[in-house]
Amino acid sequence: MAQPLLKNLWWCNKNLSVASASKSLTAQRRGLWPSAVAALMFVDEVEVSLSAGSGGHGCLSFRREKYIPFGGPNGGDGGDGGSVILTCDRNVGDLVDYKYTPHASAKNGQPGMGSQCHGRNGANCLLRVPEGTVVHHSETKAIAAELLRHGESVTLLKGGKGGLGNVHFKSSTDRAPRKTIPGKPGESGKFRFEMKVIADIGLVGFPNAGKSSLINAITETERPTGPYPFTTLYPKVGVARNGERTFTIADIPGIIGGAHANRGLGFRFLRHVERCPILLFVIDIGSVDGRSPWDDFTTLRDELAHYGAGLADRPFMVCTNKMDVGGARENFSTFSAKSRLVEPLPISCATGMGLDELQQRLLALIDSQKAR
Ligand SMILES: Nc1nc2c(ncn2[C@@H]2O[C@H](COP(=O)(O)OP(=O)(O)OP(=O)(O)O)[C@@H](O)[C@H]2O)c(=O)[nH]1
Ligand SMILES: [Mg+2]
Repeated sequence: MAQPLLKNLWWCNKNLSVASASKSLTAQRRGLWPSAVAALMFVDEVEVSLSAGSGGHGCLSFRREKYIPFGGPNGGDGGDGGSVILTCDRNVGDLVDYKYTPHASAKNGQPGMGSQCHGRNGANCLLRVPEGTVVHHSETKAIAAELLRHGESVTLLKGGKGGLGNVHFKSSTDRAPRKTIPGKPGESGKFRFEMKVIADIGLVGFPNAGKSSLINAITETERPTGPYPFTTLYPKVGVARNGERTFTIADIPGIIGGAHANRGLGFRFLRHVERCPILLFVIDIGSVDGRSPWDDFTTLRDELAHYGAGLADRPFMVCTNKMDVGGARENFSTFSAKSRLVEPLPISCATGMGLDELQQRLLALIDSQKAR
């Protein structure tokens, strides 16, 4: 009973990246399915407001000491403001942290002091983001930074330079300068963080086609599966191992006809296969949900074309899942006859049929793409 309830919750919020915290809290209180609660918390797009620290002002001060007349200027420089630095961390799963704390700022530099003391530099603001994060300027939409791999780091906003104290301005003609330079303000701005999963292979298919079952069968990942649509509500990458070799494969929520017009979960999740150089169409050849497998394939191709980003022109493979179901063989013959340009591979996640060959073909395709 819990799952349909949560699905409704998700559908109500399908235009948002995540349902409100209060809703997921309610779900938790009701003791609902924990992975569904996790799905509600998955955030792959956020708006954040960031600011670097300002530089500390230079100090105006003179040495005043007994028996030392005309001690001269001794105002120190201000410290530099801290910068906003983004670091890519594979242990960060999504952008949910920024959904609830969308403001961050680095510390200001301290002002300079007498006796030529330099103000302390402001501490940097370190933000950890998941692999595959793209940072856009909110206003111009221009890309400010891309953090693809673990350990990559980028200074998004620079802190302001500290100002100069009056000690810098003494000269033969001005022995007691009263001039100082104020600290510079730090950079600031509004940004949109967008996370796009990175994998060698991206799965595309109707809900219930068996995408998650395929991931479960060939990788170590454990994805929820179920005989109803939209079991998967957020993307996940698994690592498949075939002999000595490995490749990554991304599972995303199902796409249905009219997804571009926001039917189902819409097609915003296709962003998570944008970074996959190869797509794998998973077709339910058993027609378990009563649809024609060939229509499913053409509909998915149409949705990719609607989405754009070159997805429709991307190299792909087709696997026809659920070959163990009655009527699948006839459907496969019809499908193969229609798809003259593509050679579909019959598989069954339930029996393991064709899974080894599928992995080998995918590895060969990955190699041929890398060789280009
Ligand atoms: N008979 C049979 N059933 C399968 C096979 N593969 C998957 N299933 C079943 O099909 C149903 C849907 O599988 P999922 O892996 O959840 O499908 P999905 O494409 O991830 O679905 P969404 O997450 O809703 O998009 C589950 O009940 C699976 O047990 C198969 O090869 N044969
Ligand atoms: Mg799934």
